Amino acid sequence: MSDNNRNNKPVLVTKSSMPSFEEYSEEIRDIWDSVWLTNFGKKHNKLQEELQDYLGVKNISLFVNGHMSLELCLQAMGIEGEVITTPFTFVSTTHAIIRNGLTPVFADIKEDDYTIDPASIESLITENTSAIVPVHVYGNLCDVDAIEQIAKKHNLKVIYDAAHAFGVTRNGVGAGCFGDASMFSFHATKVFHTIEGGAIASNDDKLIEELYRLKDFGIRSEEVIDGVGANGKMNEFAAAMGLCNLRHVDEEIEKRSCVASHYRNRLSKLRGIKLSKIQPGVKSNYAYFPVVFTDESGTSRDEVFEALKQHNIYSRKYFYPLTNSLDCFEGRFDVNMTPVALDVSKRVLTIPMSASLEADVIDEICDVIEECVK
Ligand code: T4K
Repeated sequence: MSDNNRNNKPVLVTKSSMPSFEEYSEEIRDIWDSVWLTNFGKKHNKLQEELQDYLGVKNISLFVNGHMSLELCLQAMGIEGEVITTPFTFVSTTHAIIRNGLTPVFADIKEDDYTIDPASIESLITENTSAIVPVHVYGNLCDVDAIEQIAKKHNLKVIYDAAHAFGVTRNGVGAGCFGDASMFSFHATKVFHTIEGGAIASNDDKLIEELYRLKDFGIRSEEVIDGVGANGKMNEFAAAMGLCNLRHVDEEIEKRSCVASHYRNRLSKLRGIKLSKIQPGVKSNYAYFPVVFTDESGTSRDEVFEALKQHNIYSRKYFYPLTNSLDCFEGRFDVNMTPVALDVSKRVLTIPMSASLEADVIDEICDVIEECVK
């Protein structure tokens, strides 16, 4: 017999939130009537409108996933040469840059919220730089004002990877309102999801028009194909999942906020443990809960990772390794150029976070961490 209430069932780093089976069944019923399954159907169009409202942005362009949104957005904007970005991210950000034939130039991150450090951007700008791709990591917002100033001064485009920032606001302004464009991921593991999915938010009508063509093979009309595009469209079943999940997303964020507070109450007392900075004016979505183990903790990230595993609890090392040290880029980049990111990537553990995480499981996770720190 197990000695915990979960009967020793595995606890994973996150758990997708789902609408009830009945709610989703009801939402997809008219897809059977219309037999319209994809290619800009009614659900797609409705979700697009509802997301524009929810995120407070002028335009939303929906995609099959977050990665394709970012990759095609960089292409649509005609970005060339060098792009300043962060290595402390999911591999998708860097791959989207490289797959466009661009050169990523890695800036360091801030120690307190793990977003790109504006102070390290300016010295990396050359005559070949055309854009900055910062990442709102874990639901923390980048220093959008400083980034805007640098971008204006040097005439650079800013495309935010906002994969982790759905519903995040700063002084009431949504994450999708900053920069020239922002990419959201609606992957199953995200605060708001469409199973797989993604979007670009932008005020730029021309960019949205270009994205529309790029995600549909460059088709302008039945007989006119005047661009070389890909297929990046969101289908009706994904959009239906989005319509359901959007009804519950505020509740989802509220529950995550309670989980985060519980973790903070328990973990902030522990020696040598650093929690992410609470950013003034920012309403987070609590997408991830990162814990950094400093030398004073008397333990290491890897030791805690293993100890949790012994209890059938699976945390993740998001984001280790840094994307500038991946095998596929061997010898191409120098990780020592981003020392803070390198240090954080070796010390950070994202512990389980989901709306359905129960108080006794949170306590169990904290007990294991406390035991390691002792
Ligand atoms: N930029 C950033 C900063 C990103 O974090 C991401 C995606 C992107 C861009 C690209 O966006 P997308 O193209 O993916 O829309 C996961 C996700 O696949 C990925 O979307 C996410 N970031 C990344 C941080 O995490 P893995 O390989 O770690 O996921 P996986 O399959 O190990 O799942 C993690 C846990 O989630 C599982 O242990 C259990 C839970 N889970 C997973 C799935 C697939 C569920 O509860 N349900 C599910 O269906 O990459």
